[in-house]
Amino acid sequence: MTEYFNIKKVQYEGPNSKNDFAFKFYNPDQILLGKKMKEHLPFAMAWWHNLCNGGKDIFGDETADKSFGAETKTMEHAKAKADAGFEMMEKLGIEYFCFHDLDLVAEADDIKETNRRLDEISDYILEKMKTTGIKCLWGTANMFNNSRYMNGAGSTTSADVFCFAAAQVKKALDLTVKLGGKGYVFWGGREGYETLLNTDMKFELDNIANLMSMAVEYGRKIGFKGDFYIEPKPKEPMKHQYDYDAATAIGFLKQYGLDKDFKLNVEANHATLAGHTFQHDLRVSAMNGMLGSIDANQGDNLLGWDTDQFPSNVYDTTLCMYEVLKAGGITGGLNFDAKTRRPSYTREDMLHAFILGMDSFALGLLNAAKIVEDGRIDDFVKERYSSFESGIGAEIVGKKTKLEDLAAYAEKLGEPALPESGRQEKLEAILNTVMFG
Ligand code: XUL
Ligand code: CO
Repeated sequence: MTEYFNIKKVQYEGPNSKNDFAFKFYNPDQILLGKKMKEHLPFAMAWWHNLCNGGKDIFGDETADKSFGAETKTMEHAKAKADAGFEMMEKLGIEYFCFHDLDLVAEADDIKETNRRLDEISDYILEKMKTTGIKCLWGTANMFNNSRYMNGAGSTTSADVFCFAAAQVKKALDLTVKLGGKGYVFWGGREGYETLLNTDMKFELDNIANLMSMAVEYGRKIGFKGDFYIEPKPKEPMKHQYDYDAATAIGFLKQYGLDKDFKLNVEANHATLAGHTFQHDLRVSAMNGMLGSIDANQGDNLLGWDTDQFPSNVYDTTLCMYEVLKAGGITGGLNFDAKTRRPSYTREDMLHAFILGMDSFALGLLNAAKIVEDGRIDDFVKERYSSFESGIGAEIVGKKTKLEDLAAYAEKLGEPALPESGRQEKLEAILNTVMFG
């Protein structure tokens, strides 16, 4: 079989290694807080960025050759992509992958032929999964590229397009179950609007929820036991996307009674586009018991779009893993929804990118475990609210008070003392000491 990546399996060599094709921090079998590093960090490869995307942007053509030696849009190409993907995952020690239906095969003019191609490629992938032990993290349907989806899928203005979307979701669920996927993602690619002059927002939201409810009903019927995920994003491609951020998506799920079957797939770059930190959207999801999976990437502070970069910012990976540890882990995984920069167009660049991302998350995990063990930050937060642990505070928390009781208490007390200092700078210094000390 053709070898696409001309290296041996990438090994852990430690921080002093100068080998570009070795991990400096990711040591899969190292035990931390009672679990192997690779169990804390269930990394996944995104089929689309690695095996499909050649770096095309609105100003220019592809720079990277993703033909993998086959004629594009053929089944040979689909299989060559799978071969290259599995070889790369094996060499990197990545145990999961994520896919859109149309990452796997070229779409045909007739949906029946597209589905036949999907059956053929999923048989092929299943064989490779059996021989390598690599697993499927989640599947999804691409309902945003084709021009029929100009107004979205669930949010479309056309009942026929809505049915086509339903057909794609049905098939993508079949594939996810066939490949044993842990989750099924709805990223609202074009589920949003440009102007309310032509949009019935309430109608579109009702329809999106309806599509999701039918997906849950069908998925459970065919034996899908995993989680459905919404992946929030505030904008791009639409000016205003409905699943703006974690809080909005959770509100939507609760409103339509979908919260028992759905969790969130939180993407770093989407959270920052929404004007939040990555940590914020992770916390919002976790505190609602809905932190399911993570799209591990990063954006660029100076750019207002989804740059989907491999993570290198160790503060962010640290605070991400801190949230994950505090949540008791995730049932999903860490999917590198990330691509190399357009001028980094070689296969070596793909490997460097994964090594960077995996090492950044390993550092994040090591730091997060130290923050938890150090305990000063958690203790500070607990202490900060300690006035609610006894006396009138405990009565408030215990819901034993009425507004009149509190007013009488306040009048008797007079002007309260200022709350204790928030000590942000001290805590930031502790974070630095824990990370670099
Ligand atoms: C787009 C994005 C998608 C989803 C899956 O911004 O993140 O790739 O992860 O559709
Ligand atoms: Co994503």
